Parts: sequence; C-alpha cells; structure tokens
Amino acid sequence: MTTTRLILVGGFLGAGKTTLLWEAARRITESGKRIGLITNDQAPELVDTAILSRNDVKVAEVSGSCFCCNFNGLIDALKNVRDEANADVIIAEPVGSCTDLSATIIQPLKQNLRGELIVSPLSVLADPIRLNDILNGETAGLHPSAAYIFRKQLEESDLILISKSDRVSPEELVLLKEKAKLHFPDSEVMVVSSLSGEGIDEWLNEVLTRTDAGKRLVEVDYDVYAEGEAVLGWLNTTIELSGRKTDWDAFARELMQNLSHQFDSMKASVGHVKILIESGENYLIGNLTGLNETLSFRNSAGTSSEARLTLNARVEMSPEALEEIVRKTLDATKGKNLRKKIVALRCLSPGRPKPTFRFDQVIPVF
Ligand SMILES: Nc1nc2c(ncn2[C@@H]2O[C@H](COP(=O)(O)OP(=O)(O)O)[C@@H](O)[C@H]2O)c(=O)[nH]1
Ligand SMILES: [Mg+2]
Repeated sequence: MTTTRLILVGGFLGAGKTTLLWEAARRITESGKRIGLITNDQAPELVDTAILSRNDVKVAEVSGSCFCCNFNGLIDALKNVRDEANADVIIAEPVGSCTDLSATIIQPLKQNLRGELIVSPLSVLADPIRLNDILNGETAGLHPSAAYIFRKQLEESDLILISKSDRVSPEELVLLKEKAKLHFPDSEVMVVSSLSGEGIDEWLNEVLTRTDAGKRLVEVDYDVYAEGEAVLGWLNTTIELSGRKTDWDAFARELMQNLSHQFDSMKASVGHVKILIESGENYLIGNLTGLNETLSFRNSAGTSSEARLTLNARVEMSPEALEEIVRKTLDATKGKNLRKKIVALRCLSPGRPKPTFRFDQVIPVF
C-alpha cells in the first residue's frame, strides 16, 4: 500500500473550510497529484458534500457523528477514498463545532496507520472578524461555551490560518496576526484567502511537506464542550422544488433573507446556514455565517421549473424551534404554485461528544 498524506482542516462553523478544500483540491489536481476529500457532519444531506462533489473529485462523507466519535467511520472513509481515487492526498473537514482533534484523531491515526498515512500539521481556519472578537476576550456573538470550542480549536492547532484575508485591510491583518501569535504562541499563524488566492500555495507547501502533526494535546473540559455543541439546533434537509418557471436566485435570496431576519430578531446566534440550489448544470450557493450582513451568494441556479434545494442550518436554539422556523419560512417563500417535497429532513441537537479514542500523549513521528 502506498503512503497517502492526510490534511485535516478544522475551524469553527463558517470559517471557510469547505471553500479552502475546493480551492486546494483544484490546485493539487493541477499539480498532477490525485486527491480525495472527506466531509463530516452529525447528519446526512450535507451541502458541503454536494458542493465538493461538483469538483469532479472523489468525496466521502462521514455522517451521523463527528470524526472523533466515529473514528472507525473516518478510517473506512480514508480507505475508501484512498482506494477508489488512488489518492496521493486526502483533505478532511471535521465538523465545525468539534475540538480536541489532536488527542482523539491525530494521535490515534499516527499510531494506527503508521506507514500507511502521513498526517500533516493540523490546520485550523479562523474567520478574521470572529477571531478578532475572540482575541479581544469577547464571544464573537456565540454562546460562551461555543466560544470556548472556538478557542480550544486554535489552542490545539499546529497552524492557525486566518481566513478570508480579502475582507480585512492589510494593516488590520498585521495586527490580527501579531495578536494571534501572542495568544497562541505554540501555533504558527498564516493568512489565507480562497477568494483572492493569497497564502494558499504557501500553506499547501507547508502541509504537503511537513509531518509534525498534532504537536501537543490541550486540556478540554468536556462539560463545557458538550454544552457548546448542545446549544446549537442542527437541521439538514433536502427538498425537491417543482411547478411554474421560477427564478431560483430570487427564491434563494428571499428564503435566506427571511431566515436571517428571523434569527436576528430572536437574537439567535447563527453558526452557519448554508443552501445549495441545483437545477441541471446550474447551481447557487447561499451562506449565512452570523448576522444578516454576512449573507452571501455564489453562482446562479437560473430559471426553470424544477430544482433541488439542500439546506443545512446550525443555529443557537432548540432543534424543534429551528425546524418550525425553517418549515414556516419555506412555506412563506415565494412561488405559491411551487410544490416543495421534503425528501429528507433531520433535526437534532448534538449529543455529548464521546470520542472512540482519547490519547494522553503525543505519538512521535519517525
Ligand atoms: N470573502 C471571502 N469569503 C470566503 C472565503 N472563504 C470562504 N468564504 C465564505 O465564507 C462562508 C463560509 O464558507 P465555508 O467554506 O462554507 O465555511 P465552513 O463552514 O468552514 O466550511 C461562505 O459564505 C464562503 O463563501 C474567502 O477567502 N473570502
Ligand atoms: Mg464546511
């Protein structure tokens, strides 16, 4: 069996992980290497998997549990991607509310797949606006226990990647980088933008050559961690839309605006709300990663009489309340003659994390 390299890209919900996976996959493929991707969620019907699969690379999904609580699912996915795509490099994106990856994933992988898998330094992405707030001792609009997870992710990282650098001025970035280094002196800090391309090759150069993964373990209070996850309602749904010709981009905007206004008016903190509307070859992605001002759209699903909507929402409220809001908003969103057939819907609040393994020492790499 040849040695495959695994790059884990962590970071809080909405940090830009999936966008970076897409961009990295493109660049690695261009360089002549074969790549596979692994997504992860508490439930199936994942927008990320659907988006990444459009990139013509092999994508495996570990759903129903995070990597650390379903370590064997991660191993199966790794083997599946490696064998089917004959992958030189695999990039895996853990659930955004997950932490303690060094102790629960990286050390067990280093021990159990020695000789088969080279693990790259743990990269953790952080949205610059949220990061700045966290470094200032605030909670970035999150529940304090969710903000604790955000900080723990950074603390255990080998590489902190300040993402979306195109959204911040160069002067602010310099300050932010310095501040991040002061707070997390054991991690290296880099700056990337999947949009402008800044820093991506530099980061790839690090993670494609280095082997110092999971250099340290951090203490994690699992009661706080569990609360940080449990405050989020989690909803994944796929809906078939059909009827009269509909402008799907207008439909998407109305749906996301309505959802966003409701969450804002309830002061419900948004981890991430993401939609994908696919109509034939055309598709549109909508993203909300906080207050209404964070709402953004990419591409176009055009106008047609049929489309498929996948919606993932992680919002601070009970799953029941989240489901009611999503159902009502969908009903109220334009296209009265539009049929909306729910083909899958899962709504939950993540249970207490119970990792398959938790190592208490760093496994050396020879
Ligand atoms: N401006 C900008 N936005 C980005 C960048 N990377 C991701 N985003 C946006 O951030 C939001 C969350 O991205 P996503 O990759 O889904 O984050 P994830 O939840 O960490 O996987 C989306 O609206 C993306 O379009 C970037 O480099 N620049
Ligand atoms: Mg993602």
